[in-house]
Amino acid sequence: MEKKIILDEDAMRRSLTRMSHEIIERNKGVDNIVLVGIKTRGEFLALRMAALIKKVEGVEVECHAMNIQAWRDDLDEKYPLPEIDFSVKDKKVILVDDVLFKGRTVRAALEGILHYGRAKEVQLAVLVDRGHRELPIRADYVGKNIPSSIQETIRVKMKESDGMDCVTIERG
Ligand code: 3GP
Ligand code: 5GP
Ligand code: MG
Repeated sequence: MEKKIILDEDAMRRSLTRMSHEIIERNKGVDNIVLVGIKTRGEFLALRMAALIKKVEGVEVECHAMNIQAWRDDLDEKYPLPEIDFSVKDKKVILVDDVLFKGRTVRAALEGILHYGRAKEVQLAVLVDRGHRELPIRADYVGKNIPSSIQETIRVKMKESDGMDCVTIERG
């Protein structure tokens, strides 16, 4: 099996730093912004970006985690609706995920977000965009575009869950 490192720890930190700056620039600050990380690793990425934004702007941006399984259209198993434990009413939501692939997870997240109130706007930040979309969905902030073949696997490791930070692509 051929394995290639796409982002190491430093590259991942730099990508997240750039994305945080892009979020601040595009939104002219972080007023009214809420970061919503799609579990599991999207939550860790959102928390890291919140910390980076704090460093630059000196503001604690609201940050939450969301479990989107209940709204997936490609699972036979039925998941109960999660507890609606925060509100996005009139907020600018930045959805955060590790890998954007077919776009079905983000579609489910958009459906889910409706249960958390009527957001003013929703933007999307992903660490990796690997292509192969099946829906008209694109990210506003991308750590790295990785053109991949459908047979390849992209592995995202994060200190919070895997003890290290890196993104690899595996073939075969
Ligand atoms: P995550 O919860 O951190 O997002 O989709 C469930 C988990 O499986 C994801 O973790 C993701 O990182 C991992 N995963 C690895 N390869 C794939 C893949 O090809 N497709 C999907 N859907 N998930 C993958
Ligand atoms: P999509 O719904 O866009 O096909 O897939 C997005 C979700 O599935 C992300 O939350 C991501 O965690 C997971 N995923 C899909 N493909 C991959 C992949 O190649 N590698 C990793 N690590 N996760 C993936
Ligand atoms: Mg994910």
